[in-house]
Amino acid sequence: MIRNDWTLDEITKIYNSPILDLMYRASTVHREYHTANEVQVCTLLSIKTGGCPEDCSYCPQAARYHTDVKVHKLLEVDEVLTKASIAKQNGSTRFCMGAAWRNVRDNRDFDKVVDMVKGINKMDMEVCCTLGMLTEEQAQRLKEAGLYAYNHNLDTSEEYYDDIITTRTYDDRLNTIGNVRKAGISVCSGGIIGMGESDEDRIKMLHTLSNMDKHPESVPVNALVPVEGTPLAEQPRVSVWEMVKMIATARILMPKTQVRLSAGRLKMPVTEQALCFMAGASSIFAGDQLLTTPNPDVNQDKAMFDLLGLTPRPANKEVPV
Ligand code: SAM
Ligand code: DTB
Ligand code: SF4
Repeated sequence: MIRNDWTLDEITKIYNSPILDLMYRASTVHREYHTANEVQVCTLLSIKTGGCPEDCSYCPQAARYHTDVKVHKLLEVDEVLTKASIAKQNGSTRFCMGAAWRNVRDNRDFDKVVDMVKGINKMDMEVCCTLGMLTEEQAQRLKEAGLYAYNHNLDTSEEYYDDIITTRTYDDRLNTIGNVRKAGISVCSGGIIGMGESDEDRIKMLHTLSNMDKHPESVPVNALVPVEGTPLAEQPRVSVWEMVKMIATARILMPKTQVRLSAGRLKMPVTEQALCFMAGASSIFAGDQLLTTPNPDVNQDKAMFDLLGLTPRPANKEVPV
């Protein structure tokens, strides 16, 4: 049964249950709602890099921090379509384009993104974008172009949000997610762990996500990739048990959702990633680059799929209602 009325107390109990019980329960839910051993492979591409006016403390693309990221204007449509077709050949069934924008503006760049969406949609992949804040009309335009999903993360709890980002509010975030939902686009929204937040913050974020009228179809769980020059550069790496707890709790609360083992895989041996799949993760990002930071290369992941007996999941073109 899908529930949208989880209490903080219930979520806290699940999150704090003994890890083997938690994994067993999550695995059971996972196998009830998903095909066992199937993991979706997705590819990310940064279509506009760096120079972002926001102050997200984790982000190497914020203009105000001095990182090694090189600013790059919006890529050309052809170049993006070529990258998407390579991703498809490598087994990806979802292609996500990220832009370091605070919000979408109705200009020529947006026209180009709309053309990218149209082109990738024709390739029979799930096409996803993450472009910052969106109005209802912009969401509608993307929908008409064939956008399948939109990524807009809550990142953390409402309470901890101000410690991480000051240039926009939690309500701004929820508002964009609402606009995406209204346009009939599939919602992708999750967060980052390892930013100095407490367990309570993680639980509160899961509470917000799992109490939405409709659960996000996709919830990425990112481990912070600490980047030199950002305020969070010195944060210690999160342990695999913290990833497992987040993934398993998300899986139990939102049984149908794709829970994505997102940033942070480069530092995780296959044994650790296997624990995350056991806990209910049903997707990864493949390719040697996430948006700006490194990720395991395609061959390493192919070897992992062979070793663990995983199969890549086909694209889902079913539109949420
Ligand atoms: N600018 C848009 C926005 O913020 O929504 C889209 C791109 S932004 C880079 C997408 C997501 O990447 C962020 O919401 C954050 O969750 C994740 N992210 C960025 N930097 C990260 C890092 N160093 N480690 C882990 N996740 C990160
Ligand atoms: C998400 O939650 N994780 C992906 C995707 N959504 C866009 C991005 C991770 C970015 C990690 C830092 C970087 O490579 O710049
Ligand atoms: Fe900009 Fe997005 Fe990075 Fe924040 S996370 S600084 S909005 S690119």
